[in-house]
Amino acid sequence: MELPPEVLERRAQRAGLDGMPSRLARGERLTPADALALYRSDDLALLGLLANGVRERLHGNLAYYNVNIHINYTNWCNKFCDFCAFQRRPKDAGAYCMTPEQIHDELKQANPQATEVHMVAGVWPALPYQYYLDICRAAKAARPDIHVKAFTMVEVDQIVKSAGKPVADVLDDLRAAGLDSMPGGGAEVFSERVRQDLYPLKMGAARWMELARAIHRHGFRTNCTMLYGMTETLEERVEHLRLLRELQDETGGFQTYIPLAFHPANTGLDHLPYPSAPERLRSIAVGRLFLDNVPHVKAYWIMLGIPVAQLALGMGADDLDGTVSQERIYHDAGADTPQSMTRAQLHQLIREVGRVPAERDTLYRVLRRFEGGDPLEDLQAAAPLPPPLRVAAPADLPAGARSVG
Ligand code: V47
Repeated sequence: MELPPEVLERRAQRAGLDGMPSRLARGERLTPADALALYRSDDLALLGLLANGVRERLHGNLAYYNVNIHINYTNWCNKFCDFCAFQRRPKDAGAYCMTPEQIHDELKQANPQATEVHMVAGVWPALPYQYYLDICRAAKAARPDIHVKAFTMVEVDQIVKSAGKPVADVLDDLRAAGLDSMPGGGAEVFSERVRQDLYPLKMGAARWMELARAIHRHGFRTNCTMLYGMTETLEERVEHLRLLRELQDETGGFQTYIPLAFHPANTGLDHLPYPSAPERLRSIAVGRLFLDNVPHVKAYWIMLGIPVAQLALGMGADDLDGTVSQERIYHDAGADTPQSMTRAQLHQLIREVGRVPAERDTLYRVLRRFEGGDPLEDLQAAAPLPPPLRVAAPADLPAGARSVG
């Protein structure tokens, strides 16, 4: 049911969002001050309503997902970010680095319906350039048709350093090895204050933007993210969104925005709370309203929790991410969501909130809409996935990485 514009306006006025419904209806761009007012407003239902208007104008009743496989190929990392529970030094208990062969074998055994492999990991400078090319080649050798979405900007930065070549040449090599697109991630929150305090060894906003710009100009699509719920202020969140929007105006290379809710367990910030459900929903809605030039907003169910991800589909989000498999970064940090979901389960979650499931590929081309019931083949896809392969301990490193330790 649509609320009459004057009712909406009166409510917006009470919520400190004076004039915003009519400005949005006219397609006007929100200002950073508007975004701050949205973050500060406690009328979550109104935020949801406004964001849903934009979401439905762009995507109607469809809720996208894909069939994907996650491979966190190594947890070796030298960035030591306070927010991360995943990182290890190679000799630490639980440290691993997958060989290209293991990645190949894991993909051979993985869900045959998967259209994407999502590979992100820690960074360890002693891993040779060749290793990154080899893992892309291994993925494509196992599954020639699969879309390889890999490497956050932080990983790309390290790959470029290891290569000792210009960024453009590295991107050519990665593409030739099988890389198709890149995820969001690594941006954290673009505040120099927060970076100095919590992740001083990680690149700052300027380098992140420089790499994203170069990557988009090279013809790759990427996603964009914001990690929220640490010690950043609302103003810093808005500034982060402003920088993303500005870059998107320039390149158009971002496909989807994924607000990442901070999971504190087993991190250096475990005294902080996990953002509340209203806070997680507000982040989705503000993202949808402010980033008017980014086509999609993803409610990453692994990280948001299933009920909040479902509700987010009515408050600005149009995508749930995918079936996933063996995600480690969030589960190490206390996420209590399952390791994976079947297509049948995703369809059910989407239908429970009155949306129509639409399977997409990584570039958001719709492969199938499921307007009615699911055909038999989808129920077959609900079979449990095989267990993950064992991953390498520091002692049995990949051939290309054997020199490190
Ligand atoms: O950059 C790490 C975040 C990111 C924690 O593009 C944490 O489709 C919360 O980028 N609590 C990596 N967040 C994951 C990522 C991603 C995930 C899903 C989909 C896509 C996509 C990209 O995860 C990191 C960091 O910002 N992160 N630790 C934590 N404790």
